[in-house]
Amino acid sequence: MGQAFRKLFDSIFGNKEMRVVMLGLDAAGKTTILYKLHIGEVLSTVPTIGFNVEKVQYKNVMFTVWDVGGQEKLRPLWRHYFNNTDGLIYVVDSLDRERIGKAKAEFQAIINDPFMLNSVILVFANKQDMRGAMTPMEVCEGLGLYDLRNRVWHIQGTCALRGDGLYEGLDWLASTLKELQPSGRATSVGTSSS
Ligand SMILES: Nc1nc2c(ncn2[C@@H]2O[C@H](COP(=O)(O)OP(=O)(O)OP(=O)(O)O)[C@@H](O)[C@H]2O)c(=O)[nH]1
Ligand SMILES: [Mg+2]
Repeated sequence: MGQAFRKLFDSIFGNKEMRVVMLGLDAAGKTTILYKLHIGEVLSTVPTIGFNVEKVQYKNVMFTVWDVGGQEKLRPLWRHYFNNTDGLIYVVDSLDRERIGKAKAEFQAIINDPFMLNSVILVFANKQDMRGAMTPMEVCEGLGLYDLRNRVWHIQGTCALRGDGLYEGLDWLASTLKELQPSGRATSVGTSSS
């Protein structure tokens, strides 16, 4: 576990296990993010069949990231992972303007699932290193984040290959979930950073 990841856990919570599910269309960069966070170097990735799960324990806290394959035929399986989820990380390929509509449709279906109504939402506008990539603001508009009511969300520009923005996003997630415990959920507005 990387030093920065350790520090992040230091900054977290009570003694509740925190469950985070990471989703996004295929090739958005989810597995790359997972590996980058865990071991600090990018391994070559192949399209995920089923899912990877990373569980990291720090003191009495378990931070669980589910990386569910994003291919079309696997998408109906996503909702099996929603139960008891505290946070959603939704990863978008910012270069993929053609499929932003598709990314939006999947995103809206996920966040409106009854199991997900209480989850806080972190969006990674990934592949910011690529020329022509949508800005986090454009991704925000593309997903319809501004129209959300009574949801806690944050968008973060990232480059998973270099690791840029990943810890900033997770810091937001950690501090937001900490703030929401134990009194339940806030009805807050969204924020963005790149
Ligand atoms: N340029 C660039 N490429 C990236 C970035 N993040 C991921 N990639 C590349 O995008 C491709 C897909 O990445 P994956 O991490 O396998 O995507 P995934 O979301 O796990 O895809 P599925 O498992 O099919 O759902 C790989 O070739 C990665 O190297 C990034 O920030 N910038
Ligand atoms: Mg994958």
